[in-house]
Amino acid sequence: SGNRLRVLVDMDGVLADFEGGFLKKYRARYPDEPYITLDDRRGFWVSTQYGKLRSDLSEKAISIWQSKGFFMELEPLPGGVEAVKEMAKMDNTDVFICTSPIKHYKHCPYEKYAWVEKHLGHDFLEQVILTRDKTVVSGDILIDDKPDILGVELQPTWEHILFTACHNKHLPISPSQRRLLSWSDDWRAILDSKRQ
Ligand code: DGP
Repeated sequence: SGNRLRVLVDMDGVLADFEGGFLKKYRARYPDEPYITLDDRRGFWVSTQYGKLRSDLSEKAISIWQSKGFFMELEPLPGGVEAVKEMAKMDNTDVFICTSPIKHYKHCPYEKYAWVEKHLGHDFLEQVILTRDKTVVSGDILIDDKPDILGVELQPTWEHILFTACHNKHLPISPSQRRLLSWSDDWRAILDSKRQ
């Protein structure tokens, strides 16, 4: 700790392509059912939007990310793995992956560790935080695509940097909230702005 910077990085929608992986597998499994293109995605919860399209599609959507292999086989989002590796090598910087597993725990927690080992290496497993409540984790910044990150701690220590995703790109941003548009955006400047 001391003067070190602690960066928390979300996984789904920030490092791993949850939305792209979902749509590909949903269309393969349910080729005759309607679907929502990534351009038409609105709202964080995929199952909510599918349920509005047709009520029975909510559970069909859920069946996709509950399946064996779903989380393991997600493609990395462009530049994310490289950025995390670079951050981890920076002086006075600690990086943790902070991700919420789904409650259907048969495959997801295991596959999240396996994904990190595959893409970031075995040693990086030390940096993984699985939690359903990110507000109790302390850090300087949390890079996450979920617009509202709530939990029991009403004043989290971190500043939430909203990572742009298909479901949040149209949201008006409050003047106080900062965004990272992609991993090509200036994440180094955001980190530097929090250093003492
Ligand atoms: P996180 O990105 O760490 O906040 O984790 C949220 C997880 O929830 C991530 O695996 C994506 C997943 N998810 C997305 N849409 C839905 C949904 O509609 N229902 C559920 N149960 N999980 C969803």
